[in-house]
Amino acid sequence: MKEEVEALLKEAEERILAAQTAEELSQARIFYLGRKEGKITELMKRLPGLSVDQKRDVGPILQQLRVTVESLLSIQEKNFAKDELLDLTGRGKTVPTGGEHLLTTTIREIERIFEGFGFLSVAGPEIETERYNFDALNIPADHPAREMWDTLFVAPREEGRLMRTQTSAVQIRYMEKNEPPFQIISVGRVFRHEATDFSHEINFHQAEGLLVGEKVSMANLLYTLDAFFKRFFSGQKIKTRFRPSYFPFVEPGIEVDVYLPGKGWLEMGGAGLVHPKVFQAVKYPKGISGFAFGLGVERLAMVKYGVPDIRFFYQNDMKFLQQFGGEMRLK
Ligand code: FA5
Repeated sequence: MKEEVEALLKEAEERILAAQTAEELSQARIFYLGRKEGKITELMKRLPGLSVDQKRDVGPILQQLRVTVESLLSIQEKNFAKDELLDLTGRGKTVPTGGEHLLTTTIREIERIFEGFGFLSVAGPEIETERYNFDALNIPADHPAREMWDTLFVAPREEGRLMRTQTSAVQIRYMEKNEPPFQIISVGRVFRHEATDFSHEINFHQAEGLLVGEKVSMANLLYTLDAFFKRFFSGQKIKTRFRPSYFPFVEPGIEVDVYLPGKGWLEMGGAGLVHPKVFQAVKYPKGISGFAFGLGVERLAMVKYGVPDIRFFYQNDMKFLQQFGGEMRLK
């Protein structure tokens, strides 16, 4: 029986050390130590039937065998458990990291391009007074052009505070505090009380440009807008068109459209040469000239990134956001 025990020990050692998976180890455990038919268990069961001498002889080595096999198994089982935690070849965990919103990306692109042209990026408040949003822009209280902007007022109405309807308000704020020549760009949020559709939101962004100096002409304005579109839509085949239009704070005034495939011409913005009344409102001397423009930021992004509906920007739909930087990344 002694030989039997020694042979079993050798065999068990080999089998346990050669095991490749946790499953093989657990089979080995059952094979040797299983309560019913385990090889070592069976030998132990034979002990009571032996003589006292035999018991003294075999008892300790059988016990030794059991302890050795038991500890070998548990060491290997622990090793396998560790391997499961530290599988260096496993795939990394995918975690959502969030990303820049497409509008933020677009705003940065617009600012970077104009800063490249030497424009200074400035900001203005979203809650405005009638003076900055309308009066100083040559739109007095009784002017029918106020109807062009469906205004949201902040209560109480008598205080004349409103959600700005256009970034043109920043023109006045900047000119009041600064002398020409200068060129500024101001990208920000504006608000209008109007019905929404694929190209209209009640809350959207505009990029306002203002350049003031000497002998500023329509040619300067058209060149600047054209150069901007070339850079912003670089690599894309886009069509633009300029047409005459009316805004009380410019003369002459124009509008610029960009072709949106599948939808047709989409109005991108208004522009023109700054009206003399605007310069008067900020007490600039005669002879000063300038151009101004206001572009719709969401609409620029729609054409550049193929977004068919402006409302996607504000719905926080993960499927939309993840296409533009809010993707899942490996940690
Ligand atoms: C203006 O707001 C003028 N302040 C633009 C301007 C600036 C003219 C400087 C001359 C000199 P308008 O209301 O057309 O103009 O708006 C300008 C652009 O904002 C539009 O061409 C369009 O691209 C975008 N826009 C206007 N309304 C909405 C809206 N509801 N939703 C999304 N974009 C809009």
